Amino acid sequence: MVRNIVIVVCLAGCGLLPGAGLDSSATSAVHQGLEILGIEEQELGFFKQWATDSFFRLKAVDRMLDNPLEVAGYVDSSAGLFLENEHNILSLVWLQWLETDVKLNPTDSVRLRKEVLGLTREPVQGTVMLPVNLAKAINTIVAGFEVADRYLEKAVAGLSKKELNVLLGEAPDFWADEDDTLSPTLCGVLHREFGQAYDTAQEVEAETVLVYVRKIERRSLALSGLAVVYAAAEAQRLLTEEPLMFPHEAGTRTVPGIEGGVYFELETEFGLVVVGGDGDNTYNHDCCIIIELGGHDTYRNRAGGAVGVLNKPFSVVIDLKGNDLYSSDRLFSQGAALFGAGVLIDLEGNDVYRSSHYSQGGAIFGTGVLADFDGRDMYDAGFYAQGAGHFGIGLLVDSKENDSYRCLCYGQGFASTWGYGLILDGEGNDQYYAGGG
Ligand SMILES: [Ca+2]
Ligand SMILES: [Ca+2]
Ligand SMILES: [Ca+2]
Ligand SMILES: [Ca+2]
Repeated sequence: MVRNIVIVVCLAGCGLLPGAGLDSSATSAVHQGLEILGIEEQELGFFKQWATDSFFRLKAVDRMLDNPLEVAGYVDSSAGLFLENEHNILSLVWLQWLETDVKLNPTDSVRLRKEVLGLTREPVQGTVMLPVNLAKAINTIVAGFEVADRYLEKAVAGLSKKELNVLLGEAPDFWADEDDTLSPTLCGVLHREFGQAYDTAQEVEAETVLVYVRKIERRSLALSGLAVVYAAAEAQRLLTEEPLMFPHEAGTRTVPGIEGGVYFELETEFGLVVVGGDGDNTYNHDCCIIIELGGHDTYRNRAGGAVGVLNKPFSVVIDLKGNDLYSSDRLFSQGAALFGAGVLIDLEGNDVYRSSHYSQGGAIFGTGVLADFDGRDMYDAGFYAQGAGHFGIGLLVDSKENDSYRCLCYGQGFASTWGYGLILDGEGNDQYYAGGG
């Protein structure tokens, strides 16, 4: 098999040092070109930082503007580091947040772990009847949500209710095509979905949005997302550590909004927790946690997509087996979030992912992760998807086989202000297409 490593890194920040970069013949060609033009290498870093307000400009951008020949080395070292951590979504997301100049240190990692594990000592009601590791997995994710909720509250504490509401109302329209006069505005679309009022007649200038955004405490926003990603990764480890044994008759419960037998369901403050049975299930309603033990399942809900404040801020799906179909027309689905964190982990099977905008590892003011660890998969999404970050982190990681990726635009490794979008595919002959309808 031809090994074809594709990594697309699009960023607005870094702390990585340049790696190998240009080889000797490329470097010599650049120097010959510079000689013909009569300029020195140092002159490439001529003063380009004309914008007087540098509040949002990240260190990496400053460095690359000063030393443009370091760009290739930066991309090489980023690619190497991400590929080394391909199976560790916590490390990947950690690195992404670091690159956006959020101050995180190793003690944060230890503390976050302690905070989540400390809360798991109090098992979530009803989980004591479950196989030990499954109960632990659920308790860990719920504890992760509790920790994440505290940080999320801190992150937005500086915003008034009105300001937060404006950001929630305007965010769905951030990446809509403003030249497309036929498409209705996406402003306030999530308010409508969740039955809340939003004044779409008000004119909100980009400058106003940026004034509000400055009030978000980004370190807390990052820790909120990291708590959820840590809990999801830990749950994945627990669920795959040993086979989960159930009494044969257990998977026969029925739950409204879910087709097929279910092993366990529980309503919590964060939403519905469900453990899907071995058979084929169809999920029509959003859940905060779905652990899917088997079967070729169909997800018509957000599947690890979260919309905070207006609805539930956190969502995790872990699907252990089967060839699954993820199909949603809702914004922020399949490992995506707005003011929160959404994680979708699929461990086996040839899966199909179809989604609308802001999806498949995409986030605004939050953390969105889609991780598929096996199989020939097909990804199809609207705009702003497949590793897209804006005021947040988007990650799509797929580690095996030949896959195909298709999205409208602003995707497949895309970022804007204070964001980091990463698509990481370490194996196979893959197809990428972005653009058009
Ligand atoms: Ca199932
Ligand atoms: Ca499945
Ligand atoms: Ca798969
Ligand atoms: Ca794959």
